[in-house]
Amino acid sequence: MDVLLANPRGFCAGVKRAILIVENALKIYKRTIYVKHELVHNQYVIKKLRKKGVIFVEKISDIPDNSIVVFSAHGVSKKTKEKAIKKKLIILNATCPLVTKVHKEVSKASEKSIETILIGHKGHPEVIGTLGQYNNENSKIHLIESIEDINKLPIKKNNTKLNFFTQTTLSIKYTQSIIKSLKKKFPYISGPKKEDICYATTNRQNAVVKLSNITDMILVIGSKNSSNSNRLAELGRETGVFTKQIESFSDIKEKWIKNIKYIGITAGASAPEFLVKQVVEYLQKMGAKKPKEMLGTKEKIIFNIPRYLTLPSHLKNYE
Ligand code: 0O3
Ligand code: SF4
Repeated sequence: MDVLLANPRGFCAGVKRAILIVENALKIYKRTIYVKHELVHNQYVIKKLRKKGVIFVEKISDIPDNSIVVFSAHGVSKKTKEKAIKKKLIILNATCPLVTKVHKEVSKASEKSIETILIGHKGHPEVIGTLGQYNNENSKIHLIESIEDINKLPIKKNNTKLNFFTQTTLSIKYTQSIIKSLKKKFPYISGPKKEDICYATTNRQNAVVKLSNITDMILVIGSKNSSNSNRLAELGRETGVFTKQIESFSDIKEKWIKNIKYIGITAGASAPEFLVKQVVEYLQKMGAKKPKEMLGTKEKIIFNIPRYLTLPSHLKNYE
């Protein structure tokens, strides 16, 4: 069996930044760090941080006053931020800068009373945070998840003050078809030049399409609540290649790989590389050849952490 590794795969710049913020905060403050929601949607990342003493909460009210809180990479609503301020929490914001960019645009639309449509998945923390940037008594933000939802929108066809935005981790193909239908129904709608789907989502989805051309099975490493990982698995299946999403190597069933000649591996933006290595080791134990890295888009983007969270030299090698 040949093993092909997708490129790019795994951690994106937003996830790396969020993890570094928490790890450095632990070293600098030497106090309990609370994180609102899972910092990123990966079981192993969360487990590791929990071991270091990080406490994950869903509600700000569960955090004692004057504590340190980190907002997860998916971002929070304005109301959540206000609650944290009221409790006199020290806020460390690990929201990905690309999510913050959407927040700012939605907030601007709200201030200008521009009716807004957000394309995204109901209940996802990023969507909750983005919807929560809009607060206007005279106009509204509406969430749509599908093309079918467009016809249910209580918006006049020739509304000229209408905007749309998207979640950052959606399926590129499906989102484009939603936007096309939106533009058909609302000819005066405006929105981002492409959509708000980020570079990392785009590159990882393109890499899966490439994998699908040369493999007869794809393994996607990523937790069940990870939207971008779910989209990779969905895309794999759409290409017609047998695709399975796994948390780690221990989910792999021998019967899946029995007659497979070319197996592709990828990982969602929140899945650490050590999980890929474990899968490769497992496959090699089952007789697979040495893995080959596929060529793909090189990602050079780095998001800096706030200056006050960079480590002083005496803490740099501290583990
Ligand atoms: O948004 P998603 O469920 O994909 O989140 P993950 O798995 O934590 O990955 C990072 C992406 C993110 C923070 C939002 O863009
Ligand atoms: Fe940021 Fe994109 Fe990563 Fe989300 S997937 S954290 S938007 S870089």
